[in-house]
Amino acid sequence: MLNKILVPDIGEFKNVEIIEILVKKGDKIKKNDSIITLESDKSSVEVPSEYEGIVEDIKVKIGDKVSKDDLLITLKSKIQLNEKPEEKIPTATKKIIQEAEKTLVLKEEFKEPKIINKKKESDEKIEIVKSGDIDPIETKEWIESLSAVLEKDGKYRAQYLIKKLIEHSYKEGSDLVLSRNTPYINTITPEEETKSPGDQNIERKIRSLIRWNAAAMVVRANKKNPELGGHIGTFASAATLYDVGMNHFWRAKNNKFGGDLIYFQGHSAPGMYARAFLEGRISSKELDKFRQEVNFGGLSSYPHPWLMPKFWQFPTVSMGLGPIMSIYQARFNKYLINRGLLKDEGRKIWCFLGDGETDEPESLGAIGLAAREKLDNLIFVVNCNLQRLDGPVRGNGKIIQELEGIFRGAGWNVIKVIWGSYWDSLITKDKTGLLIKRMNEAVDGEYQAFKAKGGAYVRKKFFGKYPELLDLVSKMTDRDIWKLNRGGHDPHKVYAAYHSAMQNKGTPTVILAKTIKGYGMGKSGESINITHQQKKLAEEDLLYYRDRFDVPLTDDQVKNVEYYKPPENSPEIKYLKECRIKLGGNLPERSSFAKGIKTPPIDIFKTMKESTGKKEMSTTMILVRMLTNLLRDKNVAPRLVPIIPDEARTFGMEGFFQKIGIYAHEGQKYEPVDSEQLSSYREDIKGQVLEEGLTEAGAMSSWIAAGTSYTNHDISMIPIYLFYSMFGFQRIGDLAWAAGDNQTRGFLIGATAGRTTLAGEGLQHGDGHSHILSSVIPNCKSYDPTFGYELATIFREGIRRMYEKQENIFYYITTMNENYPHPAMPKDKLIEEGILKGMYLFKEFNKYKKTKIQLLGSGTILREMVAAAEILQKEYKIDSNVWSVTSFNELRKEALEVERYNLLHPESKPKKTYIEQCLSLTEGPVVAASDYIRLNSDQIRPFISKGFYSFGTDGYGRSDTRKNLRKFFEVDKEHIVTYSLSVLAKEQLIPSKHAKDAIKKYNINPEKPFPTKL
Ligand SMILES: Cc1ncc(C[n+]2csc(CCOP(=O)(O)OP(=O)(O)O)c2C)c(N)n1
Ligand SMILES: [Mg+2]
Repeated sequence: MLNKILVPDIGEFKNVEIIEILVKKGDKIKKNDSIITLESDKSSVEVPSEYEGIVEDIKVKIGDKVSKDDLLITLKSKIQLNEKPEEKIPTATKKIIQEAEKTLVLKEEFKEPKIINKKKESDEKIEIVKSGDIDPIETKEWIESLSAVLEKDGKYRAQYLIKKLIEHSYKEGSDLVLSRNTPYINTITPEEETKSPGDQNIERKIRSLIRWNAAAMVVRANKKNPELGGHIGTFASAATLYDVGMNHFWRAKNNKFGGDLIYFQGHSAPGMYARAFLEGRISSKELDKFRQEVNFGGLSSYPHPWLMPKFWQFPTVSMGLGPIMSIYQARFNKYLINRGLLKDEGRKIWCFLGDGETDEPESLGAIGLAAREKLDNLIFVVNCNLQRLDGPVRGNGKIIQELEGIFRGAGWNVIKVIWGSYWDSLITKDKTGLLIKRMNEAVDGEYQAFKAKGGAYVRKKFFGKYPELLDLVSKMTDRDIWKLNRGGHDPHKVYAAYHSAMQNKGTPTVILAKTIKGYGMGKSGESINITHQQKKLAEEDLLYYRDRFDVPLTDDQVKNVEYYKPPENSPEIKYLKECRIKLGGNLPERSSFAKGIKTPPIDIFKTMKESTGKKEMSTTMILVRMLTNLLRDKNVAPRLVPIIPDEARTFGMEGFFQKIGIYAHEGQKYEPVDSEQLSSYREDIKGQVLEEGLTEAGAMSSWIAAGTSYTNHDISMIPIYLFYSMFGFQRIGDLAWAAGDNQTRGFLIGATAGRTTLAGEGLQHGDGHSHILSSVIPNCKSYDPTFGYELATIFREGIRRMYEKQENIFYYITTMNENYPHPAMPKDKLIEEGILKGMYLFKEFNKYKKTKIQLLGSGTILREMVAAAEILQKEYKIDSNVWSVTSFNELRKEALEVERYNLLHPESKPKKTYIEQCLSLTEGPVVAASDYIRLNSDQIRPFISKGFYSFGTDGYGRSDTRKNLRKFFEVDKEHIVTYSLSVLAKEQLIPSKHAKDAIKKYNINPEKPFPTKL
């Protein structure tokens, strides 16, 4: 049977060019193998074969223009043309859908094993408070019915009935919104709590020692030098939350298991050091180097992998970044599993955050994604100490209730851990319902004061509101009342919550743990507004702290703020170590056993290095072509992670939808509206593209997760995140800084870049400074290439350095949407080195050998420079060298190092900067320009010993044509000619009349205000 392969539906495009033919006559091809690459003026896309067979004839050639239904090849094959095409949904996806559907049904049918309330409460227990109740007897009947259901059929049945009642009331016309909140009590009832298998006595002792040493290291550092700072209050509030995790839940990475990933709250770092000290991983000498990192071996103030690369895994101290990064980390784990690159070992991602921190938009901004993607590998623990830095998080409200509503609304499993075990019997004893009512009523400002002001105060202000509650505690002393503990300080409650979170399936979990800021710090810092910054403890408070936690130190030792570590064979140290051995090793610990990725062969980049002839292309398109080629390299292809925040079509990447699919954890449950088209929107559980939707912070967090996969999963991935360059560093600068700290490896592509190049979009889109922003990140290498071969050279080197040599750097490359022809890569061997170092001689104009000027241009403005050089030669007999500057940033970094070396070696022969090597033997002054603000090219000014003049796009961008914009910002060829003539006149190399004439000729208004003022 002879089958014809025609051009499929390619959307609105007609007459698109064939740029590659990927098969030969006689080739045996499989269904879906790519046969031809088509390229419109916006994107390139591969056409797959619909059939399996042997290529009989190729009916087209490279350069042909084709449209829908044109014949491409004929194929000898066994399959009939009219055979029913295979169903579009891949089998794996279908299976997942079926399984998901099955579990849905199961969940509905699932009945909670009956929990018989052992102490069945009498009628009084459910007597409700009368206020607002118009018919208490009716209410009582309803409640009794519900109690009966709870007792007989369990809570799921009760919940089901309530749900039905609510639905029914809506149907009948009620539009009252029912609360997403549960009462202000623990989610897990005492009867449902799973008990900790640990030895509570020993665990308390260990925790006390960790508390002590954590506080001591801060106090000691500040005794030495008060400017060092540090925090005691945060960890003091969270010690139990960490301890229970460390002793019982968090599994380390080892050769059998990938390890849980823990995002520690930044300000609790001293607690992690203090535990590592007891474990013998950190010495007392090192503890004494807390916040003194300049000389080797210091301990970072907060989690910083860059500074402690064998210890910290995640930088978290910039509030909000830990939470969002952990969500995308959990999602990336599932992505790797679904793509078959990682074993599913049930690993968990835990993220600790402060309650104040939840105000950061990044903290809560992605919780919807976590629920949508069913990230049951993710557990948030919010340390609700009710305080932030200046005062209460919600003085007049209740942060726990607020967060409960938000997380539950988003679809999370919420576990509230509010009250400690001492409250259990009180809650049981309360027959009036008033205790829970009072708990619900009191606001956080009051709860904070209760813990700062003692038992008598709590009796009066909390219980005192209702006589029945005063009765309830009448037999308790003030001390007993003071001992009524909060859930987050009760290891039993915390254990039960963690255990429950570990079992949860299908949704992420948040644990809202109520704690006390500065727990144990006494008058100098417990639950008071200044707690956060308290880094000193008065002598009496240190003694109090010692006594409160029974730390075996003498008064003198306390006054000297000595550390305490029991002997190695003590029960405490043995217990602590055994716990970690059981859990597979130490935490936190950072390591990488990832294998390198072989740099793809030169020929993958061959087409990028050839001339495009007359064909005009943008560098963004060339990049997409290059990625398409890279997907044919077997080493690189599976590791590529293209990340796009809803801009694939802008960048011409829609061809990737069909080719590698969009990652979707449930596959594709619908037939896409454009299913007939070649670039149809294809979601797949094995999809490779991360189509993030409109979230730059989310996309950046995905990029970080993928770019640190080499350490977190021991598999190197190559994330390539493409974005509008203006919405890059400016928008997610803090995440980019954290990415550097995290030693992320990957490519950031600032596409459609340049203030005059992205013409119509205007002020908020026109980027003229992203290279300045990227330049401040020490391990980020930025490039602004003009031509395809420059881009290919930089990209290949990036892969070589980051993945073959495994260097901890990342690349920021700008690509543009302006179409122009690209020349072939010059044969000179030094070109490649020049491209990578930041500049090379692109073209020499040497006709008249009289007056010369050096023109340095970058990105699209290099082309204005070339055009200006032609005019200068033709009309003014002025020669020039045109230099392509691929990176002013790289030039500056190298020059700074050389200059420093020379200054510190005054008697040695000075080394030459690369800029000097390029320019020192050339003639004439230097004119430099880019599509970025002058600061970009000004970066090299100090290293040039000739007249240096820089031009750029300072000021707000605006919408217009490229030509008008370049004229406005004075970076068009006419301005470059004019300024060059003026510069040469200033340097007394030519008379000034040429510049004057040019100003007139090109209609330049010398009185026009500087663009920054317009
Ligand atoms: C982005 C950012 N803004 C401000 C700070 C300064 N800061 C550090 S901690 C803190 C208060 C934190 O309060 P909370 O999140 O409740 O933590 P906790 O009470 O547990 O210390 C502030 C404002 C920061 N670290 N990061
Ligand atoms: Mg707080």
